[in-house]
Amino acid sequence: MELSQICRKFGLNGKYIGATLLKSGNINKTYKVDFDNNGRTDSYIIQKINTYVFKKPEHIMANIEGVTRHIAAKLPDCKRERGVLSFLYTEENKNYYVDEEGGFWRGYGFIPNSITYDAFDTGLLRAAGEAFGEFQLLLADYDASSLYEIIPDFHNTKARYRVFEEKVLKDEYNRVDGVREEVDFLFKVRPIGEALVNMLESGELPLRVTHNDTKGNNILFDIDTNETLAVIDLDTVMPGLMAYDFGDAVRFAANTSAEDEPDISKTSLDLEKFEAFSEGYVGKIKNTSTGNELKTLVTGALVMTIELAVRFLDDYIDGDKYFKLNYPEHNLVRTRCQIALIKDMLKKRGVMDRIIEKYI
Ligand code: ADP
Ligand code: GN1
Ligand code: MG
Repeated sequence: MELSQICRKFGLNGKYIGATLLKSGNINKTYKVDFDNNGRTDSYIIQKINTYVFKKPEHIMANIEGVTRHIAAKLPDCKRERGVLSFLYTEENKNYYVDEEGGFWRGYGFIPNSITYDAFDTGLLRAAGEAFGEFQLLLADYDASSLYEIIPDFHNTKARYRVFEEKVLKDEYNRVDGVREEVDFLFKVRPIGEALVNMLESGELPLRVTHNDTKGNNILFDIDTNETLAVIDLDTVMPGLMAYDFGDAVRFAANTSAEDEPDISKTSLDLEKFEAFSEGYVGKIKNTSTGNELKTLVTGALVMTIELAVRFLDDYIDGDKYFKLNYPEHNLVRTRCQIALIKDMLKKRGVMDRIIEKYI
């Protein structure tokens, strides 16, 4: 079905001007659509959910409905319009629409005058740290038992390694020979990769409601002032560990390169950026966190980078079914870039720990 017709299902009126495909995400297809209403342009976000990744998309919609209402109720009136995602609804009052081919669609109001970034300076990163920390605080009293577990074992690195091991043994696409070095390295760092799950299992770390996909481009900033507006991309909000959110944000935004930089001599952990993010994040959450949570933030950065290296390589070995690709070896390039970042983080671990201590 045409995108303009999908828009009509969500009750969008006016003259359809057109759509732009927004390319920052690796999973869903996101369009900004524009309508002319008597000379005024009204914009919306329309997304096609990736149902290979999200097997029960209705569950995501229920989770996000609950979480966004919870956040909206806490925001002052002046911040509600731009501080949280708001769904579009169909005539039947549903927050999604399934087309004739089974395509699963949803819509959001476009948060006006907003922008997302893929690269960050220290000022933006401090603000990003505060925004993700604040998000955690806003959901601290959310009933976690009401949330569906959207992707079971999403950050369970022990389960991720088990699946990875099976795929390597099976080698269905005959790709393992070409990536032996990467596979060996990832098995070597397995004990670090599994550290947080072990602590969770032994009761040393508490589960919280976490975002679980804290890439910097999941924060909307004001286009003029760079003030943070809203944390978006709420598909993976589920019970998780604080260190996952901290760690994934560092993995993505404190890298001196993009997460898929082919020239890995450009990839490293930028300590100034790490410090800026830590200052923002730790400043927000330190009073409500346990000692173990604060002590494991740096491990979180390592664990999340190891997890992503495993996931990208797993997908490569498995015939590239999960992540969107821009070119055939994209997942392998992503893997190598994450491995370069892990190696650099291992060298800087002590310094990173001292930076965290400074802000506790
Ligand atoms: P993905 O899961 O594919 O990453 P996102 O939900 O993060 O999808 O959306 C992709 C991009 O679309 C975001 O990085 C942001 O630039 C833009 N976007 C998403 N929702 C909104 C919104 N409500 N208002 C403005 N921009 C948005
Ligand atoms: C995916 O949708 P996006 O691009 O924000 C992935 C994350 C990865 C990320 C790596 C549901 O996030 O887990 O960290 O790519 N989301 C899902 O870029 O798997
Ligand atoms: Mg996103």
